[in-house]
Amino acid sequence: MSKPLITRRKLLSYGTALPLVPTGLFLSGCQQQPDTPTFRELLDFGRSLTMKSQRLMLAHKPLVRELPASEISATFPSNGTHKPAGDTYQRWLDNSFTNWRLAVDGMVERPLSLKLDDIKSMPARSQITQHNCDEGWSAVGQWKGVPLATILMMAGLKPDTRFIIFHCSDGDGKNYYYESIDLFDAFHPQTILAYEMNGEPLPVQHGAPIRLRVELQIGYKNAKYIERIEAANTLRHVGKGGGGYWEDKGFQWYAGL
Ligand SMILES: Nc1nc2c(c(=O)[nH]1)N[C@H]1C(S)=C(S)[C@@H](COP(=O)(O)O)O[C@H]1N2
Ligand SMILES: [Mo]
Repeated sequence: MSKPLITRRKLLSYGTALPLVPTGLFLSGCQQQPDTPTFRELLDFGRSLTMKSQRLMLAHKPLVRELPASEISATFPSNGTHKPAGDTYQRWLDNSFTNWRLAVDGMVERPLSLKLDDIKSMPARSQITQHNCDEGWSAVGQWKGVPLATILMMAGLKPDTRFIIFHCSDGDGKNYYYESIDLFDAFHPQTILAYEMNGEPLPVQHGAPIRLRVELQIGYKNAKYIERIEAANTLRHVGKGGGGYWEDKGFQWYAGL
């Protein structure tokens, strides 16, 4: 098997190696995005590679590397929201999420409303992987959860479905956090709805009660605090139509490694 000549991660490291952008700026990418052309170009990782060529490369390496327990990071940063604001989330937290429900709806045959215990009783997958944030940091964690594919098959996707959209409980006051992925990523065996991190219930700062682990994608696609999963054939109706909170601010929709 031949190795891909160029990967997104390589592009990323070329990007960070460029002297044009002070590292500080790059590090704060998720917080604020300066609107200079150079900065935008660096964040626009996908410009030189089409999604098709990415997929061809991925065909040679369908799973990301899973690491031994010895590689788990002693500290794993929490990024973006550390705890969703508002009474609703606080009430869920006070009740250990017993009154929380995950809605699965949109273009599905059987809309679902799942309790956390329902999700925990499904066949689980555990994986130790490296999380890569486009701000330039990585950390290794162990994630346990139910394959997203299991839940999508329970709900039954309608034939026209093209995207899976994750609606989250947090936001910045103006816009709420959401993300979307294609069906290739949605049905990937390492794409899970995680409810455990490093052998413990998923901590609040990492997205309790459930967060997405979409290992083929960069940090911001890994939505935390998911409360609704929607099957759709367009992204136009959510947020500003870009397919995600960060995409609406100009980041790439396809952010795969
Ligand atoms: N709901 C929600 N999901 C989110 C974010 C967020 O602010 N809110 N931040 C994203 C970013 S930029 C990263 S790098 C990861 C961080 O996950 P962590 O806090 O577990 O490190 O979550 C992503 N998912
Ligand atoms: Mo990130």
